[in-house]
Amino acid sequence: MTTNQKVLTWLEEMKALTQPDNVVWIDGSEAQLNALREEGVSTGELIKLNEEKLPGCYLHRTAENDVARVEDRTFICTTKREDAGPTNNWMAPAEMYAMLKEIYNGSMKGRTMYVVPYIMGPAGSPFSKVGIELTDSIYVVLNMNIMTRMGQIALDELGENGDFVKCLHAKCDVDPEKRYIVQFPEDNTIWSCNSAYGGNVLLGKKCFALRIASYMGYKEGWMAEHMLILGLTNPAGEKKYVAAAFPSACGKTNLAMLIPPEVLGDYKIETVGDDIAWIRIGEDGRLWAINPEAGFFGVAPGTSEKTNYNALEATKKNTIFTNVALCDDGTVWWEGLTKEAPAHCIDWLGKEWTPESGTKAAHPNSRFTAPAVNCPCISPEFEAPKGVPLSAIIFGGRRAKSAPLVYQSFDWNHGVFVGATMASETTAAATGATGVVRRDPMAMRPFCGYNMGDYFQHWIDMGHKPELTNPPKIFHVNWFRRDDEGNFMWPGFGDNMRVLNWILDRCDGKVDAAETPIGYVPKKEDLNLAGLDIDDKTLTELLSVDKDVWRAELPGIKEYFSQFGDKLPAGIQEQLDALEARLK
Ligand code: O2Y
Ligand code: MN
Repeated sequence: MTTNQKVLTWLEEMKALTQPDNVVWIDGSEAQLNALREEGVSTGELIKLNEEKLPGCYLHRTAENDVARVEDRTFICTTKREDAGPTNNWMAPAEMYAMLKEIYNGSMKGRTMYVVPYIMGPAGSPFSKVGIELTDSIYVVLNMNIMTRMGQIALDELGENGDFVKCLHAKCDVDPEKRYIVQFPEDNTIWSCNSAYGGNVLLGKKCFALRIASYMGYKEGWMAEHMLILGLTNPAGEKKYVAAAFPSACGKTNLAMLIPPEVLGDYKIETVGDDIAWIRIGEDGRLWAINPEAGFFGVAPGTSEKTNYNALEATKKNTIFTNVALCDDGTVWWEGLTKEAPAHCIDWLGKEWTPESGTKAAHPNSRFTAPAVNCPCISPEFEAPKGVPLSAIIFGGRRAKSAPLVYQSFDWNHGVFVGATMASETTAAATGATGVVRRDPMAMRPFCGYNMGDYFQHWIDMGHKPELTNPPKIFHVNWFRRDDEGNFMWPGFGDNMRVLNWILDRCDGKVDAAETPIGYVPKKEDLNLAGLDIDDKTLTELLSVDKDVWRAELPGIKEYFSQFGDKLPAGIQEQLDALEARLK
């Protein structure tokens, strides 16, 4: 399938290490994929779902101990420790390779190694990059088929001499004590072992498209970000694009697929991506973004016709479900899908389940892997090789008191500071402790493949490149502000459209704003609140900036930044000092 000598030499090396019984090149053909689906069903790795109700869909269950990304076992292995920085686990590459080789040694004996060539980004796009994943999991092959452009198309893109990201995945014994997700950014290499679950094994996603790609972007002058991308068309037919970064559990997929309230008129949201953006400076002096993925690896619980109609529609064909419940009619169910639970199903552990069981039917981190083309609001620009031009970048977090509904940064460096100080408060469901502030700069804390101090500097540098003559404006949103009784003050979901509107009006210079110590906030009259039941007091509070609350934020920010030592850019320190002065 290829004459690329770099591929063939590396493959021989990995075969000698893992010693598979067979090697199968994945060409991406339907015939080959169908054979793998059948094999997966015959071994029990996959369960075929009701062909009439969910055509082309399958269910997969992972081991009970293997249900989420494992941040404590995720490493960035650079020659120098400081190049990985204080927010990443680190080990010297030679030491890590030696340790992992013992784990991989002979791990594919009696198994088949699948050679999975794939492209992150549309074929032929100047943004796109090729990876090859060697894996002993059919589940991985079939998920990679949904999440990437996979098969011969990738080898054609690679050509005789092209470079690629070398990804090795072995299930081994799914032993959590020997589970490692390791990035070697200086070698374009990712090694993952002892997991068979999503983010740990679909190596094109977080491992490549964020950790390795963020390092590539740093070296090559572009950016890999944990951002959704959406297009918004107003009733006049004008279309603008924004990218937005939120930590987990802040509704990124929901915002990417938002349905505008009808009362606002003829607005339309189209999804370019729900998780990752690769961003470059275009010839026109703007930032342009692509979604490097081809599918959505979305969290199932809480996804319903009401909360995200478009995501749910996307799962209705050719989708792989992981760790959801299996209904008696061969369909699937998860908490929040319907008001009423099914009277009986098989839970994510494969056990009989009824509403009286007192357990969750679906794992809280159960997932759907759905092709992006299934999404009713997928953007016509989804495959555009040039990507889409960004008018605004939005950061967000879950903050009960501090951050107003929306504010705009004063300028680029201030916007970078706003991203660098991003934080979210934990929810009871996630941790048992509410209101604990977790710092998550640009939502990249688990995904930045190099020193985060250098990452902040890279952001600053990008904004000051002479060729970036028309940078996007930078905003912060908070859908989660609460009143003194603990109730959410903003309805969220479709009504977030009202905030997007204000953001784009600001980008167009159509509306004024009020200056506060943290940035520009909307004047009440500039938010379109038609049809929304919100009283004046609530609105005033939603847009208010409490200086005392913000002063109380400063020690936490300083403490967080102190870990970066002299890697903290002067440009960030200046912003911190300026904020402190404005709050006096
Ligand atoms: O738990 C996992 O393996 C998936 S985590 C994930 C999946 C899709 C999009 N984003 C995330 C994330 O953790 O940011
Ligand atoms: Mn994500």
